[in-house]
This record gives sequence, structure tokens and C-alpha cells, in this order.
Amino acid sequence: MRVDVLTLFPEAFAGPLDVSIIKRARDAGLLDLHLHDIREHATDRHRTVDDQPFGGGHGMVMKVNVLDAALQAAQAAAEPAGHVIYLSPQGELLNDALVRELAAHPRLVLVSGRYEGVDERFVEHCVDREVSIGDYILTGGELPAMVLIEAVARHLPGALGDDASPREESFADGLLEHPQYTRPADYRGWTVPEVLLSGHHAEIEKWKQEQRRERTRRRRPDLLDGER
Ligand code: 9WO
Repeated sequence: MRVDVLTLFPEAFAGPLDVSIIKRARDAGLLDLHLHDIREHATDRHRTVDDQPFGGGHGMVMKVNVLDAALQAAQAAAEPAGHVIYLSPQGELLNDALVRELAAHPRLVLVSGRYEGVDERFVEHCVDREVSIGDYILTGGELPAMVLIEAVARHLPGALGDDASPREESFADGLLEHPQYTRPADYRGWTVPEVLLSGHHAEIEKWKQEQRRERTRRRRPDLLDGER
């Protein structure tokens, strides 16, 4: 998959995308990441990318012509055209189903906004999908873009190596994970559930499944809605 990111802060993407799964996916050629500095498409000598909102109000709005130019340049850099995603608190909430859907695209173009947002005409005419990673406001869409990239990268065939599959983890079946423990079995009197030390595999599986169901019921009953 190719991912293009439009941002005023391309340097913010160094670091998080250079370690672990994303680094491996990039090194293996599964993820081809391209950063684009929106400011390079400003047209005046001050390289202005934002302006005051029509109708008044706080702060500044990113200019539609600059964003459109940046997007067109990014789209023209490769084929096929990417599915364009604007990261904003007004978007649909990112979840496992949406991550899987996005992971099936050959190319994504992510737009990270700053200030108080982007001119709505850009969203209306240039964006395929507005996505939120949660109900909170940040200072920009860069971290949400990185979150989306990491979530999607885990679903690219081969990205997790041979022995792991994202299907085996939480949300594939709509339940939270069971608690996990490792050695020592007794640390300061903090013990591990007896069944896990029993070697009785059927009992262990039953316990894990009970724990997952009970945790989901207590912590995230919304995930069980639609079932019994
Ligand atoms: C700030 C603000 C202040 C006064 C009046 C209106 C306002 N809107 C915003 C605002 O939404 N700013 C955003 C900052 C504009 C887009 C980039 N920023 C952003 C993205 N903050 N949080 C996100 C985000 C994106 C995806 N998922 C969660 C949060």
C-alpha cells in the first residue's frame, strides 16, 4: 500500500513511523510512505496557508486553494489515485471494521489539518472520507494520521510476520482480551490465577473465554450490543 500524507509538519512523522511494525512493513516494501509539506503549495511570498474565517470567529482556517494544490500534486505523483481521508473530530469514528476496509485500498492520501480546521469546500469536493480517532480535540491531525497508519499497517498481508495474525487479536470477534501473566508466578505475594499453571488446556481456554466475555460486559457493554 502507498500512503501519502499532506501536512504542515512532515518532520513530526519521523520517529513513530521508523520503529517496530511500521518500520518492518516499510523495509519489506509493504508500506510505501510519502510525506508532503502543504506549505510548498502556498502562492504568496509569505507562504500563507491559512486565513480568517468568513463570518468571523476564533482562529484561522486552512485555505482551500493551497490544500487543493497540495492534494493534486500528491495524487499526480503516482497511480492509482488515493482514497482521500481528512482526520478530524467531525469524522466517523475509527474502529476495527473501518481499519480493515481502509487496509484493502491500494493507496490512501491522509490530510492532517492544523489551526481551527480546513475550508469546508476542500472537505466537500476533495475528501472521500472524514475520520476521527476519538472524541477529543488535539492541535492537529498528525498524531491521528500516524494512529491510522499504524492500525492499517498491521493488516497489510505479511506485516506481522509468519506467526501472528491480526485476526487472532481483540475486535476480530468483538471481545476484549483476557488478562495475561508471565513469570514469576508469585511476585510479592501477587499470584497468578491457578488455572493458568495447571497445564489443563481445555480449562485454560474456557477460563480465557470467560474472562474476555466478563471484561467486555463490564468495561465495554457497547461491544456486546447486537448479541444476546
Ligand atoms: C478548534 C477550534 C477552536 C475554536 C472553534 C472551533 C474549533 N475547531 C477546532 C478544531 O477542530 N481544530 C482541529 C485541530 C482542526 C483539524 C486539526 N485538528 C485536530 C484534529 N484536532 N483534533 C483532531 C482529531 C482528528 C482525528 N481524531 C481526533 C482528533
